Amino acid sequence: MPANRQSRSFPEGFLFGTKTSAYQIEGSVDADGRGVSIWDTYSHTPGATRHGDTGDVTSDHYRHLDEDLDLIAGLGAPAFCFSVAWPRVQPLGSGPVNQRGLDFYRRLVDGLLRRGVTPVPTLFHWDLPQPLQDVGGWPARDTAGRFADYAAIVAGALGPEVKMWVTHNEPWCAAWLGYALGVHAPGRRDVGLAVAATHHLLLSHGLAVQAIRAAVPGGRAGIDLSLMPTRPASAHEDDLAAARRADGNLNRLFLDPVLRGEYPADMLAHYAARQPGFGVVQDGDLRTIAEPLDFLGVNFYGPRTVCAPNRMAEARAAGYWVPAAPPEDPLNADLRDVEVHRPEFERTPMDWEIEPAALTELLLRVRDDYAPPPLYVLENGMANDDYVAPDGEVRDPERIAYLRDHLGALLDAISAGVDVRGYFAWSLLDNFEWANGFSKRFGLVWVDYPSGARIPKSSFAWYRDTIRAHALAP
Ligand code: GCO
Repeated sequence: MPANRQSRSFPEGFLFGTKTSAYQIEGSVDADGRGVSIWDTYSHTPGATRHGDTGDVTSDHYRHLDEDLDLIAGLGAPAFCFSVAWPRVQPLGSGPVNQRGLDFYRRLVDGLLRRGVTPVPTLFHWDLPQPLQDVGGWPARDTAGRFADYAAIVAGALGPEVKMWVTHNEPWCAAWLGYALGVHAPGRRDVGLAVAATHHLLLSHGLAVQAIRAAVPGGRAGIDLSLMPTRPASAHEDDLAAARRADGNLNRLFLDPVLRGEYPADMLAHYAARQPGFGVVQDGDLRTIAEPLDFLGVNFYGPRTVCAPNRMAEARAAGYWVPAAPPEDPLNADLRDVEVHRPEFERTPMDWEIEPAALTELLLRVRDDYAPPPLYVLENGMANDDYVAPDGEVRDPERIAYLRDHLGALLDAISAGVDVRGYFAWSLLDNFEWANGFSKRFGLVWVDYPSGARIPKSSFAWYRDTIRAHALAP
């Protein structure tokens, strides 16, 4: 990182925010006619989540709405990204609309607007209505059509005041953690299903973009992708090939169709024998998927370094942390990549390497390879071993350093000419971290789960001051 002794300003209009997701914070899963989602089913499956944690109550945001709106106002970030729970709006995933579910988001949007905060709804953050999973879920084409209907309902109800819309959050996770690795809902372990889910998630994205534009005059639509630079552990051709396959699965499988209207040739070949796999692609789908976007959301946490399974001994000898055996999960066993860790980089409690410069590299690569629409970093942040000190304060200097260094890396990308328009910290509140349950805290605000009490951490004050200064302090 270049040493910066002077404060560095963000461009005029640069949009700061925080981001959350419905199942992770809302709780009140039975309230006001909400239906069941695949995450209710999955989190209640014995052994699926750490300590058997579920989102039944979690941060209890549904019942702390006004308090949380005041926290958002107190932070002073001009935008807030949240997700809409499909099963609140359409309890069965299709058919009747549950007005009381929509009313919650109406109250949220109105509360934000009254406080001068721009609402940025995400239509899907993984909580698929269970009845749609029961008839096939994302590997089934019909789910894309149902999502388009749902998108039109939400856009019609929350527009015209809401202008910036995210269709999907991290479709890689929904497809590959959910249908190939089986560590997220619905817990399937089948690569062919994950490929088909990928396609229908992307198809539904394109259809939702059309629905948003039809319903919201002046609406801006984008998708939010989890992206990570992938590095080979060495210059050996087998490691290079492993890194290229990982990059294909994690990054290009989503960037290429959305921004170029085609799937990467190497991934088409790699998954050619999988059923139903890419066999679900129909004429015209890729045109829909590549519907021009108003922005691209990039979620960044860290890079990924891999070696080939036959190169583990060499990687170990080179000083990397290498697992004892090649992964046996369906995703990585099939990709033939082994995740390794570079000893010189610190890791968060998620075991994710901290390398802020990788964000600069990623933003430059997306710009150079894809000529994308304006970019927003829609998620960035870290889990930390936070605790309430005896004086009642939660001090998280590690998180402050992480946010500061990544904002610096983002400014480096802007200096290099990349059009980055905003940054959203993940997350406003401590919350249900999916299969990790409540064991990982990502919030700028501590949540005491038994009582629902909120304590802004020191990172909250730091972020507030940074937003106010519109500059990174030296
Ligand atoms: C994500 C997720 C969040 C996670 C966060 C930390 O989109 O991956 O949006 O739900 O909590 O990324 O793992």
